Amino acid sequence: MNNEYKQRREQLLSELPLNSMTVLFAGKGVKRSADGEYPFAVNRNFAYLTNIDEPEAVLMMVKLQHRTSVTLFVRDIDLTLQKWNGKYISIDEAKSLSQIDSVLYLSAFEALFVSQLTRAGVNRLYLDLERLNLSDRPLMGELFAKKIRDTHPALAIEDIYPKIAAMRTVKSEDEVKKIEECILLTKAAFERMTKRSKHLTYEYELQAEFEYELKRNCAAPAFDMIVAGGVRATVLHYVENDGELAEDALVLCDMGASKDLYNSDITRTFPKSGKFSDRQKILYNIVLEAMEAVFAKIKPGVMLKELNDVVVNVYEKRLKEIGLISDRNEIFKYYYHGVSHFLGMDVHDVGQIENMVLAAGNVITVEPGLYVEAESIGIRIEDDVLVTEDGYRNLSECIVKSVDDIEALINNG
Ligand SMILES: [Mn+2]
Repeated sequence: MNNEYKQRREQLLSELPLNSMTVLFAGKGVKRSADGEYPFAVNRNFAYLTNIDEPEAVLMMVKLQHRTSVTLFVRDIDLTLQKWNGKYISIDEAKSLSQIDSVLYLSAFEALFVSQLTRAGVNRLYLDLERLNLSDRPLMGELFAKKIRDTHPALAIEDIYPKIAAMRTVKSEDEVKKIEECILLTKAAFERMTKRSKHLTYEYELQAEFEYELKRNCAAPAFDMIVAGGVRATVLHYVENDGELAEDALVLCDMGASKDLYNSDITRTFPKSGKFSDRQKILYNIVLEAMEAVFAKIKPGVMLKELNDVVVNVYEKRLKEIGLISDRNEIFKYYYHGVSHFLGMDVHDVGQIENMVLAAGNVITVEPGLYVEAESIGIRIEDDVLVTEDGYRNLSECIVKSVDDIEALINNG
């Protein structure tokens, strides 16, 4: 398994020009208030190449004419701080996890970095310059770039992010296994929650059942869970989860587990009472039909955005049939998000939605929805799917979703 990380480094190095250096930072916890910090979340690209989940660690890879070198830096041991914050990773642990032979303390980084520029002749520096919004806080790669532009203005600085992102969209067997494990954890937590739903009154009580099961298995929620009853389910990112559940409500739960730096992302919608009304059933089965139609389309070579057209085509036919719409354009009053995104080390994983052509090894979500505010009905059903050489494999098939299976699950709880 560890060789996988080595292979990734070798593949990335093979794509880089001579006389270049790549520096990636693990990052560190962000100040929350006073001396409190938000939990540390390791930079995914750093972890993807190192298998190290440790604050302040740094990866340096140098590619020259006659040699390449890979060096990992970890925090210098501080005996006093360790008494407060626990043990730091040791050099030996870091070597064994990363399969990097050269592991040094962070205090050695600066001198070694500069010597690559002065003595080894590196003239190009690759950093992770990921940025989503203009107003986002700069990540460490960006802060480092600013510093180096000041001290070494002649050095070319480039973004390594797109190269690593392209690698990350194709999952290895080991990565798929980790996602499947997150799905199994989600299944257990979902079943615990639904089996008790009849006896619960508030959305946060369902959330507590779900999260209890994850915590019991040493996993964490992959994101802020959505538990939305009735009309609240028509708000896509409703996360307050403090509403009271009406007896006849449909409950939409968008949920996932996170473990070993991988995630699941699943949505199920079910009747609190254990029985769909006739109207709820009609709308639910239309969403399910759209979902099955998307599955049938998935294979290498298909553009991700084509999947959305499949949903719209099913909706146009069915929603006209039941008289909810009379024109195709009206669909978007009831369905206002995309049907798919990539899934992996991030829940909304790397990979462009706009121009991406599916390839074997991609893991994507399939999540059609239908939101009829006037009827207090919001439905979304979401599975996690692996693209295979000849089609797809639904990794979350094991979590029930047909009307009969959902009703049976709740009523046999
Ligand atoms: Mn999703």
